[in-house]
Amino acid sequence: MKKSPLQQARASYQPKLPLGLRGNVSIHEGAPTQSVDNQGEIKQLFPHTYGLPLVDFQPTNEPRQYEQRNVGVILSGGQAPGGHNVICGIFDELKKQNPNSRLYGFLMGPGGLVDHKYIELTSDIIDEYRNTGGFDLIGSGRTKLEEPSQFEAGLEILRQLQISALVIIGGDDSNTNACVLAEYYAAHQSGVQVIGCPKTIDGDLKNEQIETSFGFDTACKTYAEVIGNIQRDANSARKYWHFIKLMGRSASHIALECALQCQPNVAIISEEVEAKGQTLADIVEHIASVVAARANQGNNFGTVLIPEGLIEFVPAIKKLIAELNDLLAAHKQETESMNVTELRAWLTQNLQPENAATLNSLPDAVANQLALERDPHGNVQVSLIETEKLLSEMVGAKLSQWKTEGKYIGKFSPLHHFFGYEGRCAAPSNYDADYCYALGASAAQLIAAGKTGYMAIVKNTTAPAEQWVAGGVPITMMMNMERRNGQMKPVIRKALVRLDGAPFKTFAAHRDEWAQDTCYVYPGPIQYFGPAEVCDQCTITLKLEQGK
Ligand code: FBP
Repeated sequence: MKKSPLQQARASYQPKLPLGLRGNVSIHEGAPTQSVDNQGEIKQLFPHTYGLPLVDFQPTNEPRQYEQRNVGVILSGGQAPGGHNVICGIFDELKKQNPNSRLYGFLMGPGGLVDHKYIELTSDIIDEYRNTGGFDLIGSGRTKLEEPSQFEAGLEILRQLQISALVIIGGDDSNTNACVLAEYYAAHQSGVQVIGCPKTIDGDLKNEQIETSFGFDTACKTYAEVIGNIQRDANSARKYWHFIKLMGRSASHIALECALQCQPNVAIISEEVEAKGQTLADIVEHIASVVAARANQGNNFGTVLIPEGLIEFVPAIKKLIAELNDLLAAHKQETESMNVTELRAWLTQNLQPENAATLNSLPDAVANQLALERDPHGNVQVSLIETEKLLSEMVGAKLSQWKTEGKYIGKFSPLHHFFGYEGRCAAPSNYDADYCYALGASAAQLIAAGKTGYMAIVKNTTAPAEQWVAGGVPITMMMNMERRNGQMKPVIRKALVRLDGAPFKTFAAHRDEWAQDTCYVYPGPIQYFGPAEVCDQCTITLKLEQGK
């Protein structure tokens, strides 16, 4: 494989490990835990993996013998920078514990376990992927592991390969499924431990125990670089309004972090839209008034950041999606074979009149996407909805109206961008490279400690890496019951942007100034080599959340 000079130099980067994982390791166990809500139901559903203690790893002088073991690893869901380093961290730690231990990678996501598609990961293979972006080492997929038949099919290959532990690297849905699998294998005394790792560029798998999901740091820095470049172009040419949609299926963490890094003229935060009960028309009015105010100063240019998931947070559309999900789940057979025109007609008849009206008020492309197929986890595929174009068209129409009313005197030339896939496979920042490697090593330690139904965690990551603290959190601790496809299900609670949190408050305190004036910041590209204050910084979100 031909490598760029940067790739070659980056291959020899040695990720920094927390002190607690460097030499001999002892495990410290805390008090029993409880789920964040619905304790009774979650306990009943997870009798073998509920109530376990939090654990962390500390350095010790006592050496320990580790038995030989075979471990499997799966990458699940969307790509996120650093996934390869999690696998490298597991591999190195396993081999350090016992050189005869082996690591197997299941191919193309959880489906690889069910379909028995795997490779053994040897040092020759692993060394090619150190500190690289992407998930191409073993591929990823969105197959949902939820049926006992899948668990049994998995068990067959695990037994064949004598694998006694499985690491599932994924987001909230995948880790929920990891816990279901852990419970099933524990209940059936299958002799297989299951450990999760917090992955997703969306940044919404975080809570008291998980500081951030890996990949968020690199993805935001990658988008912020390009947004900064666009802003500099906008400020040079002074003739375009750039409507930039940013990935993040649900939560607006990416849009918020990019706003904090780049100081754009407008950034919409979906969670605020929902809290204020705003309509699409309200959002359009807000953007148009910023465009008009800047035009009054002769500034017919600017940037608008739009979170990918916005549409689902507009209350009327949210209500519509909730009914659509239930209705389509209840009439799966009947609706499955319909083409989109038939489906739209059927929905108009069967939705509540208010929701049917909302659906039919949307442009066809958006309405069809909402009505069509969900991903395997039941999510609307928001990355396929062109919200940036929808909003700029509506803003253009509003400005034309204001022009005829004599309220606007500018020129509005919008350009559109969608940044998502550009950042999901970027070479991990030092933060993600270190964080992921430590998560992998931590997962291997949890396995050695006999744990199952845990997620590997690393805390205190705003400090230098040697002061980070690795450990594990019982997955059930992060669960509550939520409605999914018409049924109440145990799931890990998604972390949305908190409007009372420091990142949003900091943004809200500055946004009027950023709208009016041109306060752009140009973050520039991720730096891998150089002073720590340039190369080893975490996101602004994380610093503000941790009060740093
Ligand atoms: P995960 O939650 O699986 O990490 O995926 C996140 C994400 O990148 C979202 O931001 C985006 O909406 C979605 O994946 C896109 O999905 P796909 O890769 O299937 O196009």
